[in-house]
Amino acid sequence: MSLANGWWYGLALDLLPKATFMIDQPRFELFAFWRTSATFRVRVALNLKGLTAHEHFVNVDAGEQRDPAFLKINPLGGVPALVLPGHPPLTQSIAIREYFEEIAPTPPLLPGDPLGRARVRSIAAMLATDTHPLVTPRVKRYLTGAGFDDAAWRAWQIHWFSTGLQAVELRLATEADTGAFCHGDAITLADICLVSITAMLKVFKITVAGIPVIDGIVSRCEREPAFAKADPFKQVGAPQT
Ligand SMILES: N[C@@H](CCC(=O)N[C@@H](CS)C(=O)NCC(=O)O)C(=O)O
Repeated sequence: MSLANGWWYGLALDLLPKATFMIDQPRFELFAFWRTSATFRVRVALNLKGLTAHEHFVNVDAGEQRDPAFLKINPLGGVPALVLPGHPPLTQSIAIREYFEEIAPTPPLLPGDPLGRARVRSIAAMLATDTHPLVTPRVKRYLTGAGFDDAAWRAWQIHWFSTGLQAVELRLATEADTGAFCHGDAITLADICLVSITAMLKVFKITVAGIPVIDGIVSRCEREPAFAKADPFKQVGAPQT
């Protein structure tokens, strides 16, 4: 869709809330799976920015991420991957979100000041790069091969989810910049990464106790349409419970 389509189109844009602006975006092909934390981060960012993607289902439970055809898209064998016409695939949810930020700056998902941006990136990294990788299917596969049974894997998941979330809780509960959301009263990358982890707790039916600040922020995020629409259980391929 081109912005040169006519004055009435510009008028219609003016009448829309900013976050639902349709920018003149390339066609995005998103390789995704219903329940994954990293795909959730991309879905929320798309929704917040008013962008759209055509999803291709990669059945991670069936190991499709290790198919030679998919390894050509992401040699590390993980979703999400975003394909734009004429370009090599973009992998890594955080890099994909940054790309969205640059093509669709409104609403901003990072604060305006350097220290604020560093704090948001730091909280996001505690979740997306220090917590999430420990509980991925490839880690489960390796540990199962090394002798882990279902109970040992569940104990592992609970341990690492709890370790990450309790550390974030300590920061959120003690740092003055925490507001209705992780940083002040606007949604940022930190909130996206936080809910990308707590959404997995629901998928795996795990409870982490003693995180009241996180619980409050998560329930506020979940009331936002961009998060609600990205709920793993609402995605194609999710179990009908
Ligand atoms: N750091 C990557 C993580 C990608 C990733 O590990 N995705 C998981 C799902 S959340 C996956 O596809 N794992 C496949 C596997 O572990 O075999 C990102 O944020 O995009």
